[in-house]
Amino acid sequence: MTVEAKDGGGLVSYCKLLIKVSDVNDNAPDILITSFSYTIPEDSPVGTVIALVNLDDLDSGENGEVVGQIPESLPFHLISSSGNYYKLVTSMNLDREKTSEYNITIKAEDKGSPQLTNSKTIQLILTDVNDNAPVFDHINYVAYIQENNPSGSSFFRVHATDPDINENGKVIYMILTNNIEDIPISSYISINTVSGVLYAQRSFDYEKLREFYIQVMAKDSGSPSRSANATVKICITDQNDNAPKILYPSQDSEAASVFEFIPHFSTKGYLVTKVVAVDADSGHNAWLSYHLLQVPDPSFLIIGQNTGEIRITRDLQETDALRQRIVVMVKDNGYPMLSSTVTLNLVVAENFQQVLPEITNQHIDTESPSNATFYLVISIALISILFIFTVLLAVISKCRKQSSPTALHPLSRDLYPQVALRCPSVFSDGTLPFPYTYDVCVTLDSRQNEVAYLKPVQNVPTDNLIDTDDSVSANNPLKDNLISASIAQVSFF
Ligand SMILES: [Ca+2]
Ligand SMILES: [Ca+2]
Ligand SMILES: [Ca+2]
Ligand SMILES: [Ca+2]
Repeated sequence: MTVEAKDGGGLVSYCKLLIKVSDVNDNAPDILITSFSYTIPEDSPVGTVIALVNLDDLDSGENGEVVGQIPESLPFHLISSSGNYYKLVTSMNLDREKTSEYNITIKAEDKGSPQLTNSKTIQLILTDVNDNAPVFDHINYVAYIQENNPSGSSFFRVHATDPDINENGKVIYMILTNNIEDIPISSYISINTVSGVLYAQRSFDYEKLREFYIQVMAKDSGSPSRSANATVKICITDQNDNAPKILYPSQDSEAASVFEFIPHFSTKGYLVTKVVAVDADSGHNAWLSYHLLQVPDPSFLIIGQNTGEIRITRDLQETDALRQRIVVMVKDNGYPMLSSTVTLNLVVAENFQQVLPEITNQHIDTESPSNATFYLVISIALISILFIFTVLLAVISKCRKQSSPTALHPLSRDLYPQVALRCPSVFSDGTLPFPYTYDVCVTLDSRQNEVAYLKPVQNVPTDNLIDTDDSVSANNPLKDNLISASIAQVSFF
């Protein structure tokens, strides 16, 4: 600027005036984001540029010198590149599963006095990468299922978590084990692929299979997917589904043949026998106790509840019964309780030979009545047929001998006509010798209805018999009338 000075006389002088305006820090820095990635993958390497930042300040000098910074706690650096330009870069590995997004506040301050600052916050979101495999709650599971379970019932659940999101964190379950005892696992166990619930595919039997292991896998749906394995020990628990099985005395043999001997002069405490039983179940379900269920003289015998030993409680006396039939019950301690019984015959004797006849008789006696009846009926039927056949043969034989039926004399009640048909030789050659062959007597008197005798024939009054002999038959022409009128009853001895 030129300054003119002029006096009254008209003289003028000039000078140049230079005015210097000194800066005052009246402008805050300006933050300009020139390039910014709103999202970056969580697995971005260290040094990845997130943004380019221009820090500007209108002031000059120190008032215009700008320094940018970000909070030190963040995993980023603001690096000065050139002039007022800065790069915002990652300073360490990021993990979306820990911090999924960041609000980065960039602060710019000049060096003026008073110092002016400015700040701008940018939001950075980390995108997910499938960097986590599913993790089971336990590496080793123990699952219990009671035997006799309904097929298809659920009994356990495995669970795995995956901290990733979306498909990367979507877990499906599967069973890796192929076979159990050469049987496909699918016939034992199945798994809900979404929920991890285990289902029994069959009704288990604790007595056949008590435990088995399966490998389960949890797999996410990321690409590539990640997976983890766990072991499930499946324990079948026992149910009281087996009654005690008595091994001794054997229940296979007939009850009548189970004899236990008590020698004469046995003293108190003598071990008569020991009932032995087993139970296929386990624990309380197989905890057996022995009891005398039926015993004629309860004061005579005692059974060890745990041992099954049957002992006499006092010295054997002459008044004691020589034979006693007792029933022993073996029961388990399960719920519901199951039991078995066995019958024993106690015999006061030294050995088997002493009671052998008695036992044999008992066997005969114990044959079922129905069998005896059956044999009796068969015997009667056979003898009746034999009798009728014999009579028919006799009559036919006589018919041939007779010229005319009218030659027959009328039947006289006083005569007590009896027919003794001696069997033809073909019939006499039976199992009985001749004097004991079946002789047939026929009577018209119902009071004398014995017809057949198993007696020596020489004692039979042959006069009153119809013989097969022709001469006899000619004198006693009874023929058809006899057949129809005479057969009253057949008895045999
Ligand atoms: Ca992830
Ligand atoms: Ca994952
Ligand atoms: Ca059982
Ligand atoms: Ca049992």
